[in-house]
Amino acid sequence: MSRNVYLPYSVTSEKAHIKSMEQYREMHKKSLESTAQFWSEIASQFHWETPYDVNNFYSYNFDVTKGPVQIKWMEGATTNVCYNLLDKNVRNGMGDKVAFYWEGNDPEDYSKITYKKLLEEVCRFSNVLKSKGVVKGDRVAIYMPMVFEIVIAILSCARIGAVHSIVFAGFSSDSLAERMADCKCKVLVTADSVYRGDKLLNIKSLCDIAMDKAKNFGHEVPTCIVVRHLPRLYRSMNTSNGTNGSNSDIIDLHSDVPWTDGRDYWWHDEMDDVEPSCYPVWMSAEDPLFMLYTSGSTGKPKGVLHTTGGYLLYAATTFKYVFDYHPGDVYWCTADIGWITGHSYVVYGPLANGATSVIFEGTPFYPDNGRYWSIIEKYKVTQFYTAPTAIRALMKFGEEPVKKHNLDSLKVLGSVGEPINPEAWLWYYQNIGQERCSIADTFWQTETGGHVITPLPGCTPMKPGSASFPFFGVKPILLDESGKEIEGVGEGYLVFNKPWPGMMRTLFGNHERFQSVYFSKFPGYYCTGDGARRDEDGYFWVTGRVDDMLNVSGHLMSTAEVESVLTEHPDVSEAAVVSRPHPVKGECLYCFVTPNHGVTFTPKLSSELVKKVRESIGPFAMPDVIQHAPGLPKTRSGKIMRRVLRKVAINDREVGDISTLADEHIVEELFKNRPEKS
Ligand code: 6R9
Repeated sequence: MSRNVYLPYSVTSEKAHIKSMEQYREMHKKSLESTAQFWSEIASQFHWETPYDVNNFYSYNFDVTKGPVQIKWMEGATTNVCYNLLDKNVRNGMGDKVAFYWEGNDPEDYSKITYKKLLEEVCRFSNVLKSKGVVKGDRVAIYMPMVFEIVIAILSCARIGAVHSIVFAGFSSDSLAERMADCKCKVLVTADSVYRGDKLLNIKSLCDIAMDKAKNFGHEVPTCIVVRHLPRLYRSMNTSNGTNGSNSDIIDLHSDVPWTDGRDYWWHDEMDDVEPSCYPVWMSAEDPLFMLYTSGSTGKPKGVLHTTGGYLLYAATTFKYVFDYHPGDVYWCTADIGWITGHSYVVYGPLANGATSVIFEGTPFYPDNGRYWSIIEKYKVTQFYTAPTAIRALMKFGEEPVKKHNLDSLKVLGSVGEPINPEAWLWYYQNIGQERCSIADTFWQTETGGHVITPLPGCTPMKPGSASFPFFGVKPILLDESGKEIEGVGEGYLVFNKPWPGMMRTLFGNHERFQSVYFSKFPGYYCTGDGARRDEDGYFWVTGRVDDMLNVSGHLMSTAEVESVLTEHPDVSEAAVVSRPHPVKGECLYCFVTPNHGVTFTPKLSSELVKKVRESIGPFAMPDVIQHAPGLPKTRSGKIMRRVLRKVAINDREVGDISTLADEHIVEELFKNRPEKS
């Protein structure tokens, strides 16, 4: 792995919020030693209808042996998150500021919405929800493309105290049905259809199937509100007041949407009949704000629950410091709002800071492979936040598509979702960041609510592939197999023994499971399920899920480590490594390798790769198998489904549920491509 250290963009700039490692260390120390004071100073920037008590700011128990696990921040105080994101900014004179630019799948479809207009639309939709009987504490399921209405729906829930439960609009009808039945949603908000690239997806038809299936799980969804998205011609709607058009601009090209009278309602019809103002419901700081399902290693998805006060503080603070946000910046996070990254860093964090962001509906490859770079140029994006899987996919096309665009506006580049291999990091740094931007490799989880380990631009010297140091209020701990804390240099389970404000509070309707999944392995500690290494400079290197760890001849190593060596080869685009049982070594390495565009997989390439791993990590790490993979089995959020690869490695066709894969056919291809017959 590269040991080079790169200096951040604004080492010489006076503007960065955190200007030096000394300042970072001082603030980090304060956040751990005077936790209540640290966060209450931040809380004072928000509106509290009932004030918080600095002397009773937070409490927690992480030790299952001492009673139920509980985490509370500012209990008793009341506020409203939507009020803090919209009303407060409008009152502070930012009403005419653009909250979001919207860039459609088709480059000719674009629009924008101001803070004032967003507030008005949110008030209207809050009234719509109320008219459907939604009250504080009710769940509202959202299954929508990346359009303004998804933000409006989210914030309307927050305004009236309803708990939103977003299901990424790439999940199957089965997954949607299961999640709607689990949270017993009172309303489902969706859209008719959406284009992704040149593919038309009929979302509403899929919702109908899901609502039918939910009945089998014992839940009937009473109301479904549908945005008529497809027929809108946004081009003609770029009105100067920053809206995405009035209903008269909607041309009905799509009259065949499946419909159930009495249950289904058009968004625009409902919005016509309601008042543009709605008083917010004051919520206790520990009242639920939203839930979001994340996959469990076994059984049903887990409904991670986040609450009001702490999440607001944490999303706002991480956004400000990790992206070094300043007024006037234009920020773009490519994540779908259906994932936690979209919740915290498309919606809540940016709006809490009064930021202007881009929302992009399409894909990086449509109409061509330079789409991301053209959007950065078009909106003069200053902070760009994406995933390593996207970076690696775009690297395949080389520098030509990048060079066609002016990326001079960029200051900070973010990465999230998986460990970023140094090869991709360097490409991102050199070609997108032009060696002057900071890279924030942000480690966090649905459960953590916001970034927990990350470099800070203008402050942290960067090591490619390392998420570096903890954010304020966070103290990472490494444990060995016996639960003993590892001091100094070492590798182990990544855990935490105290909460930060944005941490999840429970799993919806299942506190037992919450305790057993996260707090039972090592009593007293929250277990991330990831492994990490601390190097001699104190940098953290997240090595991947603990179940991705391998033990070859007694040597502990992570799949990510081997993968990054493989992807350093100039002919390799992507690699995934799994362990396979081995009679002598215990486990051995089985590597799946996707060559670059136009490169043929040959025995020569295979032996070069074996040699490279052997040389980079050590003879014990020598792969037993290098298999050509035309593609990797990835979930729609871009995560490699390693359990499928483990099955391919042992030629076991019982692969289990692969419905969340972006492309299920790849699995058959991989079995066909096995280099061995057994
Ligand atoms: C935000 C998000 C969480 C898991 C997490 C870890 C992996 C995310 C990472 C990273 C290394 C990073 N992960 N960011 N690993 N470096 N910068 O992705 O949430 O979907 O819940 O996934 O993703 O394994 O435990 P979520």
